[in-house]
Amino acid sequence: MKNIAALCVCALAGLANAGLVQHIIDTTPGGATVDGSISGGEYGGGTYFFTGGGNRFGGTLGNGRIYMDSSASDLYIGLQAGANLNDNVVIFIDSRSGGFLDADMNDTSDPGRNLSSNLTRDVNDTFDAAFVPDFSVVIGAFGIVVFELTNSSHNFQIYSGTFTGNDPSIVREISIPLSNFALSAGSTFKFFAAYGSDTNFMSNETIPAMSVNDGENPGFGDGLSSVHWENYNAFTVVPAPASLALVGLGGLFAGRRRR
Ligand SMILES: [Ca+2]
Ligand SMILES: [Ca+2]
Ligand SMILES: [Ca+2]
Repeated sequence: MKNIAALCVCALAGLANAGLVQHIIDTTPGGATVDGSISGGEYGGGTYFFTGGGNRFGGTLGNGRIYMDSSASDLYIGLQAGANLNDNVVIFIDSRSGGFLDADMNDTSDPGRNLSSNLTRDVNDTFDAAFVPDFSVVIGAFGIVVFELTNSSHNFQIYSGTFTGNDPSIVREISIPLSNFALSAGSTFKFFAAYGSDTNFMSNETIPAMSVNDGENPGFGDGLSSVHWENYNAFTVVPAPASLALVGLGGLFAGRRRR
C-alpha cells in the first residue's frame, strides 16, 4: 500500500507541472505580412506572442518569441530569435486527433526530418499525455520547412527560403494554409518548440518554459533514460466573419432579454 500511495503522489506532482501554459485566441480578421519584421497591426498589434526558457545554446529560443496570427485562409508564424540562429528550432503542432510520438518516428534522412522525429538523439523523448503532434515546422539558417509527421518518411509540405542565415534581427515569418494543418476558422491547436543541432544535440531551450530549462542541455541524452517535454501552448484561429457577427447578435439578444 505504501508503494501505491507514493506512486500516486509522484503522478500528481508530475501533473501539477504539466500541460497547457498559454492560450492565445485570435480576434483580428487579418493575418500578418511576411516581411521579416513585426510591425503595424499584425500578430494582434504585436501582442500574440509566446515566450520560453533555457539559455544553454545562448538563448536563441529560450530568450526568443514565437508570434502567431491567422486569417480566414492562413496561419502565420514568426520566430524572433533571442540570439544567433546557429541551430534549428522545431515547432511541433498538434492540430487533429491521432499523431505520432517520438518513439513512433525515425526519419533521419536530413536534419529537419531527424529533429522532427527525434529530439534527444539517444533516448525516447516523451510529451504530455494530451499532446500528440501531427506536423512540424523547422526553422534554421537554411530557411523554413513544414512536414506532416508519419511513422516512416515525413510528408514534405512547404519550404521557404525567404529568410536564411543566422542574423537574429530578421524575424523568420511564414504563411501556411490552414488546410495544411487540418485547421479551419475558429479551430484551436497546441504546439511547443525545442532547439537542437543538425545532429540532434538538444539544447535546454523551449517555448513554453519547461523543467528541462533548469538543467544542462539534454545533448544526445548521455546518462538520461528519457527527456520529458511536459508543457505546450495553444492558439485559436480567428473565427469566420459570420461567426463574429453571430457573437455580436448573441450579445444583442442577451441584452434585449435582460430588458
Ligand atoms: Ca488574425
Ligand atoms: Ca511581418
Ligand atoms: Ca494530434
